[in-house]
Amino acid sequence: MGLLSGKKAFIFGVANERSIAWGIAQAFHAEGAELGFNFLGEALEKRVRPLAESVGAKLILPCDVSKDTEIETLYKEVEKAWGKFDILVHCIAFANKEELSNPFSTTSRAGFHLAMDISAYSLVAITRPAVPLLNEGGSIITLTYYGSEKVIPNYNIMGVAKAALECSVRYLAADLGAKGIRVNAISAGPIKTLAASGVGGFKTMLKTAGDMTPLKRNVSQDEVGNTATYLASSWSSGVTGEVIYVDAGANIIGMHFDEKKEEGPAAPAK
Ligand code: NAD
Ligand code: 0WE
Repeated sequence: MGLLSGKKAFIFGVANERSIAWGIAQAFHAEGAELGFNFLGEALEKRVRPLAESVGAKLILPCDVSKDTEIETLYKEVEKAWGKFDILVHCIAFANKEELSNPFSTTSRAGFHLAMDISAYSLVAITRPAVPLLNEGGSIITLTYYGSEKVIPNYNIMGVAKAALECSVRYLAADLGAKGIRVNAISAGPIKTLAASGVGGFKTMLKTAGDMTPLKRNVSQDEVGNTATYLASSWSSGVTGEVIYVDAGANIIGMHFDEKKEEGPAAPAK
């Protein structure tokens, strides 16, 4: 018996085999969950469908989370196929490329709105119609990043959107707690995915991040999947409204330097 046997999980945000959502899907599948997936547009359907079918998924539905009508249609299909379900996973973010390289002070109104809509509001947008379909003991999980708390070069408007997302997790958790539904976020360290590969200097960032963590490495999609499995299962039944770090410990570090390059003790003052 797997930890998630008999549970149904709908996962938003698989783009390809490198997606964090796919790491989560594989972990859920290994623990016996039945899975459903969305895809964004026909181009990604070609990638998502074979992956979804490889874990036995039958529910593979189109959905652009900026469109309420598409979300509504998706849940009609979910209800037809499943009735109720147990686990909702949100692994979606988007900002204009320029807004992730130009100075933050030049962020446009439209760019701000877009990033907030796709990366933060979409959690509320896919939660609201899911609530009547979620079983008692249900679990909602989203993905965030440390750039919501401290300044990370170029993360810019995405940092603002992730702060809104994390705060939405707390308000949703307070709201849905009485229904027995928990809501949590995983704050993952940098991982090379499709979204990350669109970012200039990402390779350097991975190297820098890997060097400064207590574990002296980066994290994998599988490690995020394992924490998501804990959050989806009753092992975390007392946990809601939290942000859990899967970042090899990066968030605890206040300053980092290479101790091998140390100059030795400073000369005593005269
Ligand atoms: P990814 O590119 O594999 O996934 C991003 C997904 O967002 C894609 O599947 C894309 O189709 C989807 N998406 C974008 N706009 C959408 C829309 N309008 N409607 C529906 N779907 C839409 O990249 P990823 O790194 O796996 O990202 C997943 C989540 O993890 C994001 O929330 C991201 O912020 C978060 N995250 C990523 C990292 C990292 O370093 N890769 C670290 C921490 C958190
Ligand atoms: O949340 C993310 C990725 C967010 C993202 C990335 C892109 C690139 C391509 C959102 N929208 C877009 N739009 C594009 O056109 N991460 C946590 C990964 C990430 O992205 C960064 C990072 C890290 C880490 C951007 C700048 C600096 C650091």
